Amino acid sequence: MRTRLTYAGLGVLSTLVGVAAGHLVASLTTPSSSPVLAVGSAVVGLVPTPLAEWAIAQFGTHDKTVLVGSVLVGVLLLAAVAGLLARRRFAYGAGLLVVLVAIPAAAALTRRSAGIGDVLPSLVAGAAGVAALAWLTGARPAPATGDEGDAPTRRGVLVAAGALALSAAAMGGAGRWITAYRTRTTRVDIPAAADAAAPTSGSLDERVPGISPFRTPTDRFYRIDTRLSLPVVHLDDWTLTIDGDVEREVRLSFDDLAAMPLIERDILLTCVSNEVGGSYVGAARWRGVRLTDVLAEAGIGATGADQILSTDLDGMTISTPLELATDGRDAMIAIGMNGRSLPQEHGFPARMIVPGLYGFISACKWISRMTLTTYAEQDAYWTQRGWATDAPIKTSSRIDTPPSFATMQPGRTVIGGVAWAPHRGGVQRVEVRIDGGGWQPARLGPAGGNDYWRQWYLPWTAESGEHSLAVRAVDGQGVVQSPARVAPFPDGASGFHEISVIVA
Ligand SMILES: Nc1nc2c(c(=O)[nH]1)N[C@H]1C(S)=C(S)[C@@H](COP(=O)(O)O)O[C@H]1N2
Ligand SMILES: [Mo]
Repeated sequence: MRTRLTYAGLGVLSTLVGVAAGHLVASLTTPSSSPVLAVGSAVVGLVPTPLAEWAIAQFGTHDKTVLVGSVLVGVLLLAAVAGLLARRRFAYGAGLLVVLVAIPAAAALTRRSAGIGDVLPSLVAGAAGVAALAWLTGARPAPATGDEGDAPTRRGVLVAAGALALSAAAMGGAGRWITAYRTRTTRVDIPAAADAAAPTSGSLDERVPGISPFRTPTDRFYRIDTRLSLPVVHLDDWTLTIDGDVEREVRLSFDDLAAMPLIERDILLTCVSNEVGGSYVGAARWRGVRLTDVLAEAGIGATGADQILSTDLDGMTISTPLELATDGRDAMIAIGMNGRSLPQEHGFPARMIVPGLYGFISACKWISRMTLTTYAEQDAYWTQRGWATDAPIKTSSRIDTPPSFATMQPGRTVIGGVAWAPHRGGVQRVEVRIDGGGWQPARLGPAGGNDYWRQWYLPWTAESGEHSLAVRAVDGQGVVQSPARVAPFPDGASGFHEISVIVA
């Protein structure tokens, strides 16, 4: 007589076989419809804003790993229960597995762009899981009888379990590999900008060790989005539609876009979820078509719209205030980042970039549609979750070096970091306060323009003891950044970045 523990284990193994088979099928069709990812995505969409905020604060950019891990643990617990049920009666255990796969199937279907094909991975997962359970428990999964067959020998179960574990590992591994291959970054050539960015020199990258580089390397640029897997993009099929309250609906191919006059600009991008001193901020050189040129293709002369509702390849929506995006600033549909085409993580083949606005109301990645509409008529993803619709980037500054809570040697050293006041004339001045004393002017790195950040540093002779260091920035109009400590929700954090260090 086999023990409960054995049956629980058989339930878990059968479910892993199902999950792996589903993952493999999804990798060949739509990677995001893989059962665990589909449930995870549905959870992402359903969690209330405070809980999402908490998760981001706790786990940072690992929040997705934690989420997918939690879903998997939950699934495997239920799988163990299914195994226990199968010990009493095969049909009970199989029934629970079927209920389990109905969840990802339903989750995959709730996505806006979902087709019936997105359910396939869950169906395969269910079938494979039930078949594995039947084999392992020696049951015939005939619906009419549903009773246990002749109990297989111990050796037979071990062999079957070994074979299934190997095939689960192989299917899961193959699924991962195929997904990674199909969503890999492919570089395409993009024409040079007709209107290039001004050259800059004299960065503090070498002079101040530990400072954020003047230009954030693409592979170190923060990534924030609601996706658990990257989209599979076929460049030849990709189009950008402009519709809604326009004179004529238009559809542009990638080649259409790339053939328009391109501009290249240095623009800072940051996330509204960024805490004071946080790392969700980057500065890159973007190349693309002026947003107003793209909109002009559709004609928006007498539009009654007040928002551009951007939709990505999966139906995720981002709203952008029309007036701000078209007020003369260098807003663009970007197809290039730091001299190359966009990487998959940052929105290949095209995304919106609007200087001075937080990413969640401006920077739609994997953009496929821009609809001219009103806030009264249509809500975007974050708006539905209570975030602001109008959210200019707040003037901020950060101490990069020394790191918070550093223990350092007494003597001459340098305090350094970055500050930004995008579309507020850039950073005019940065000031540092040591141990609550007066604000001392820091030395500035090169001016990167109105929409970029600025490196700064202050030489410091550190004496033994514990010290507190604070920084504040002054924008191009002479306005000092707000000292008020405000949390990111709903329109961005404020307050001075202040750290403690120990000199010993
Ligand atoms: N399609 C899509 N675009 C998106 C998002 C998203 O979840 N989906 N997140 C936005 C948010 S909140 C930010 S801060 C920026 C981040 O861009 P990055 O990942 O390239 O740094 O992308 C924006 N564009
Ligand atoms: Mo964001």
